[in-house]
Amino acid sequence: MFIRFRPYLAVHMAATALLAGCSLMSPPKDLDLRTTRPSLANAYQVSIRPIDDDIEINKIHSWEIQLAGAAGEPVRNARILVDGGMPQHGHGLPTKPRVTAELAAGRYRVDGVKFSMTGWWELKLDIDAGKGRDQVTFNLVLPQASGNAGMP
Ligand SMILES: [Cu+2]
Repeated sequence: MFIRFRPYLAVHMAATALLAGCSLMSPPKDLDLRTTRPSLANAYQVSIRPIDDDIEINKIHSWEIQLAGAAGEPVRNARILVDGGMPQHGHGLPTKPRVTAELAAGRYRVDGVKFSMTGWWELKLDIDAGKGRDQVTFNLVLPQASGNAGMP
């Protein structure tokens, strides 16, 4: 008898966990939300900003990355790979954003960014340029749109 109930129980628990993960879990309180920060090994100072001010859920948009050396000098001709996801949900980005242009010295445009839900997202950059290869991770918390309580 027990064996017959187990598959149902497993499915039910998975569904409950999924719901909790996608709408109820709140981001850690001490999350570092700076949009300018040094890369992991301090090779670069990195800033990010959305090119259009509003970040709408489920809408493709673009970001600008500013890349500088320790003294603030712009870093040109970098190869930057973009990755990310939601650490609390165990999923990655819904799209594959990539750098499409160096707009000016040390300023790079990233196209194809999309966030598919509210909550805590990580945006991870893998940078390879004159000062070597280094990584940086930014935390973004996308708030629930007003008037949207989340759960139906
Ligand atoms: Cu998620």
